[in-house]
Formats: sequence, C-alpha cells, structure tokens
Amino acid sequence: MKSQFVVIEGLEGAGKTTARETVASVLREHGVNDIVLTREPGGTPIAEKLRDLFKHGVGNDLPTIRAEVLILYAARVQLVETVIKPALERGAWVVGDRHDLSSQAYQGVGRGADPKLMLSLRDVVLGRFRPNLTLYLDLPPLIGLKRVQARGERDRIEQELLPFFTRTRARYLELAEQDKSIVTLDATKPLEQVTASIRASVIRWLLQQEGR
Ligand code: Z5A
Repeated sequence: MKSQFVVIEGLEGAGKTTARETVASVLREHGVNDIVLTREPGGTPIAEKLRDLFKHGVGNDLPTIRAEVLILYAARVQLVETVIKPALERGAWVVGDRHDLSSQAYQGVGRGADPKLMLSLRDVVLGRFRPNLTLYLDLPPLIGLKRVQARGERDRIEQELLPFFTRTRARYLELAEQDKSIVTLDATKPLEQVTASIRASVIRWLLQQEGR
C-alpha cells in the first residue's frame, strides 16, 4: 500500500501521545515498518525553535494572534517540506501528533482569528497537502484539563480559560462533521476502551484502503 499520513488530533489531555503509539503498533502489525513520528508545532530544529517562540514568546514580547498563526504555519511548512513529504516519498508512513486541524480549531475559533481566513491560509501554505486519515479524540475540555493538571508550569495556551477550549472543541467537531477523512472518537472512555476504538478505526480504514 502507498505510504500514508495519519494524524491524531484533540484537546489537551485527550490521549494523543498514547494514541500515536497505538496507531504505530497497528501499522507494524500490518507490515508497515518504516514509520516516522512527528509532533506539531515542532519536529525539525527550526520548527522546535518556533514551538518555543509560540509557547513562551520572548520575555514580555508575546506573539500577537496574527504572529502566532504565522509562527505555526512557518513551523508546519518546515516540517512538511523537510520531514513529512520526504518520508512519504521514500515510502515511509507518517503518524503525527497534531497538524493543521489544530490551527483551524485553536487559532481559527479558539483565539478568534477569522476561520475562513485560516482555511485560505492553509490552502496557500500547504496547497492540496492533507492527512490521509485524522483521528480526532473528542472530550469535554474539563476532563482533559483534569488529566493534565498534575503537570508543572503551564504555557500560554494551557493558561487559557474554559470558554476558549469549549470554542476550540466546537470547531473541531464542526470540521470533523464536514470531512470524511476525519474520524471522531469518544476520548472520555477508559484508556483501554479508547485504545480499542483507535485500533478498530485504523484497521477498518486500512481494509478500506486495500479495497477489501
Ligand atoms: N497548538 C495550537 O494552538 N495550534 C496549532 O496549530 C498546534 C498546536 C499544532 C501543543 O502543546 C499546544 O499547542 C497545545 C495546542 C497548541 N496546547 N494546548 N492546549 P503540547 O504538544 O505540549 O500539548 P498537547 O498537544 O495538548 O499534548 P498533551 O497535553 O500531552 O495532551 P495529549 O497528548 O492528548 O495527552 P496524553 O499525554 O496522551 O495524556 C495526558 C494524560 O491523560 C496522561 O497522564 C494519560 O495517561 C492520561 N490519559 C490519556 N487517555 C486517558 C483516558 N482515556 N482515561 C484516563 N486518562 C487518560
């Protein structure tokens, strides 16, 4: 089968880190051994520097919303052009922790940038490049925030208030509804159940791809 780009999306604490491992293990069971794992923002030396700028700014100089969007797209295009596309071209599969859907949800609606403008920017920067499959792990923001609250210092995004995450989730759900390549999974269930539904979704999708 041709190499594919699979992305895991969701709010903080949705379980993306575990999900990425689950997807990679299902792929290995199906004979895919060359798998590249990515995370966004980040994943190349330049993109990791941009991640740090995005998350923390420099001292009191914090990115404005438009600067934030452009930082995220600079990081993304660097990752796509220097890591993801070359990997796919050599026949590797790519499994990503977040991609463009995050910007559409977090910046496009959470932060209040114009959602239509965000879709246009995606088209300008990425052209027709899209993930082949996106697994969106859906959960109410409070559940995700509770799961991660034991972690230490919170970055700019993590310090946002509940209505921000509620808007962000609503945009995820809206976009998932419109796009057949996005599969929405209930991430409120216990980890074993979420893992089982991820496995089932990936296997079903692989069989569809193989025309079975
Ligand atoms: N961001 C953006 O605004 N725009 C963009 O375009 C992009 C990103 C690409 C990236 O931060 C931040 O950037 C993110 C969005 C923004 N900020 N927020 N919010 P990050 O990479 O540092 O954080 P993250 O992507 O949100 O990852 P995370 O917080 O680690 O979430 P996660 O990977 O989904 O969670 P996890 O580590 O897999 O699980 C968290 C905990 O929950 C852990 O203890 C698990 O054992 C537990 N867990 C997981 N699943 C379950 C279930 N089912 N039940 C119980 N407990 C569970």
